[in-house]
Amino acid sequence: MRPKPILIGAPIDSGQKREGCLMGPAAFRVAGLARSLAELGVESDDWGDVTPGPLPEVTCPNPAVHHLAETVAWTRALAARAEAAMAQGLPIFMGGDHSLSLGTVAGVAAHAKALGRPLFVLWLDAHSDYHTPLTTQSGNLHGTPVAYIAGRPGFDAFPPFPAPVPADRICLYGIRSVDPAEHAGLLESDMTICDMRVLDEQGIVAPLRAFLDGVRAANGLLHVSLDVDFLDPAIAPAVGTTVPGGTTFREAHLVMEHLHESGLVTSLDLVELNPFLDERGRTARLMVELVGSLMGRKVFDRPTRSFG
Ligand code: HAR
Ligand code: MN
Ligand code: MN
Ligand code: MN
Repeated sequence: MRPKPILIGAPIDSGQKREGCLMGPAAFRVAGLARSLAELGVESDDWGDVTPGPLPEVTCPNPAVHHLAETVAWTRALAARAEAAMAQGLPIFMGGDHSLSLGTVAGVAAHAKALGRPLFVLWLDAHSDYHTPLTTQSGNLHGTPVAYIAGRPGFDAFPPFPAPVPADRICLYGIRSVDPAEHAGLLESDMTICDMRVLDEQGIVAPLRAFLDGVRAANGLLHVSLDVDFLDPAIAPAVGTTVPGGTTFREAHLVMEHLHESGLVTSLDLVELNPFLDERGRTARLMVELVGSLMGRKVFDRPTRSFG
């Protein structure tokens, strides 16, 4: 039996400056996330939206950083909810901007640590999100979760990350926008970096398969973080940070189909959807369809056969 999906809304928008991401959870519900799972025969629960606790007294030496206390409050609340949900099923976190992963992955990592199993992270994104609060120039904390997860220093305002994920268990997939400070840090790490150049040359499946083989061999948990800007802006316009040259409709579905077949995914973030920027709900609907593929929708329910 596959674990039951648990929908959790995280209407957080403190990780960047453009308003609208806080409407994300509502848009995912309106676009029919639960209904589309039900049509696949997959029953889900909806735990409603998380609310952040009281704002902590925190400071950061980098004056560019904004909404620090709010983001720390969200991180604490989301980590607690994520850890609780991991014990009950497969949490699907509906964002909210990508700073929500500071909390969700912290909670997932705490759960993995208690189980004594290694955690792997697949980051589907145009960006590497490898800044620390000390290196970010925009001050937008949605650009920092991968660094927090990997245990980079500079997150003193945040709760200590429960069990930092060794860089070789993190895979950045589809990236095409990396700032100089992130680039320098990544070069010093063992992170698996499948940028768009790699995917163009090797195809969308082969590098994913290699990463998934590693997860399976280690009996790991797998957290998938899906940023809307992983997709090409031509098919997914509802995001504040569009970067041209993203994955196509079929490439994205193929990733999801392989993730389903692997049976390895144990938690999922859906982030950066800004419904205010959408065109008649098309991005929200596409994200819902991608979750459908991740949960087992296929054209033919039989082994594929080659022709000729
Ligand atoms: N690297 C840039 C910055 O730190 C852009 C980060 C954008 N991040 C997201 N999530 N949209 O991937 O400001
Ligand atoms: Mn705000
Ligand atoms: Mn991101
Ligand atoms: Mn991004």
